Amino acid sequence: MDILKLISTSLEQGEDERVRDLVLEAIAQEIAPAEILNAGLIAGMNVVGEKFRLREIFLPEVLLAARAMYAGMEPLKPLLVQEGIPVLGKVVIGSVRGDLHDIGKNLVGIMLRGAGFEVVDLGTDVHPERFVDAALAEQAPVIGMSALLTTTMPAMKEVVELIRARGLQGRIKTIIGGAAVSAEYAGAIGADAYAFDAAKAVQRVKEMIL
Ligand code: B1M
Repeated sequence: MDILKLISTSLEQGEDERVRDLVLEAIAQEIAPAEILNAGLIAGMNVVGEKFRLREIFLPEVLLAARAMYAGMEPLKPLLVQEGIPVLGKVVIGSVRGDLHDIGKNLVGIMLRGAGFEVVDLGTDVHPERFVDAALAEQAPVIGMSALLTTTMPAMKEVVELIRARGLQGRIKTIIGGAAVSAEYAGAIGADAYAFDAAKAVQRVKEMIL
């Protein structure tokens, strides 16, 4: 079987050590890191999501898959983040209030760092005020928010409204992403940008502040 397919199926089965070994093997075969990530790890996670939706698998299996995803991301990280590049600007990121999903948000952080941005990662379940307070304290011109649940999306709107209420529009810009949201939703809540994936997030942040 193709090594990327093997990574994807091993991730589906939650075999963390095997996923890490296969990723190392793929790196040794000089497969591009972005391809290992997209066609291997993320492809496997998409299958997991679909099976979970159809109730073919349950939460424990999803947790094991997430653990395997992290095991596979570990050796890829240094390849996605090039060292020694000048800092382009600061971005505060986090998963919004109530949302504990962090794999996509962490990927966005990795890619932003790789592109030369300084990233202040507030983690998961981040309260709207914390986003704005952190952006002010860190003098970061961009807040990046991730939401994977339809129930947590409204917290993004609260952050945008808080920025307006404190008279900070123009000074702090917002970018949103995650499986629950879309460009339409970004427009509807007045966010400055939407990105479908981590690579697009880097592009959008560059467009916003450079
Ligand atoms: Co959950 N979960 N989960 N889950 N989970 C989803 C999101 C779900 C779609 C699964 C499904 O039903 N098919 C569903 C949401 C349904 C909905 O709201 N419409 C769901 C649910 C229901 C739940 C629980 C409620 C389950 C329960 O308890 N009954 C629960 C909620 C917990 C909470 O947050 N309060 C829950 C829990 C979990 C786990 C803890 C088991 C685990 C998370 C582990 C972790 O993150 N450490 C988990 C997982 C793994 C998933 C799925 C299977 C995979 C998510 C993932 O990591 N994908 C997911 C199914 C799916 O999304 N298809 C699902 C890989 C990752 C690389 O993609 O995060 O989308 P993603 O990031 C992408 C882009 O979206 C984008 O870039 C990344 C790619 O480059 N992106 C951004 C992300 N953030 C961005 C920010 C940006 C720009 C781009 O700018 C700032």
